Amino acid sequence: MKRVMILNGPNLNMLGIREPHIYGTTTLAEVNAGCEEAAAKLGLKLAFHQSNHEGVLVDLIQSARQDADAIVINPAGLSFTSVSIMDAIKTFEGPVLEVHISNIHARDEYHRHSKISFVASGVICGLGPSGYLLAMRSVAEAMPTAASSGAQPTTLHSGQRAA
Ligand code: DHK
Repeated sequence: MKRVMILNGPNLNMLGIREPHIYGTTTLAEVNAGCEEAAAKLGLKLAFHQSNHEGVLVDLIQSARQDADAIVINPAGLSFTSVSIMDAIKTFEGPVLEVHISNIHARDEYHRHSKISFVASGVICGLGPSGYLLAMRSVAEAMPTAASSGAQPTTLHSGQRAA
């Protein structure tokens, strides 16, 4: 079973409360429950982490080398500032899917230019919490489980990074 680390950055523990006109009213616990439900169908094993601290996120991304086959990350406000998270992601060889609940491209100048997008396999934004589910689906399709047909992808999938 493929292991997916789901990482959420600063202030996402406040989902459902913070700026609901931007991020909606769904809590992080509810987002995670939806991910678990989807994971059961997709044949993925999930590990959830949320931190408000850059170094903790860097440590988790480094640990993913041993603990995960793919990463789904919402780096939140650190998307726009963190060279350290960007560099940590470069050390991870599997797919890394960047998710934003809001459409960062339609927001103010502070929230438009993600450094993480330079190193992510794919980016999903503006689709609300569904973005996490779509990212997981991409991971599942890019990395067939033993229970699937056994066919290997022959073309570069959105969940794979170019060399
Ligand atoms: C969440 C945040 O906390 C913001 O800092 C980002 C992202 C957007 C989101 O849409 O999930 O700009």
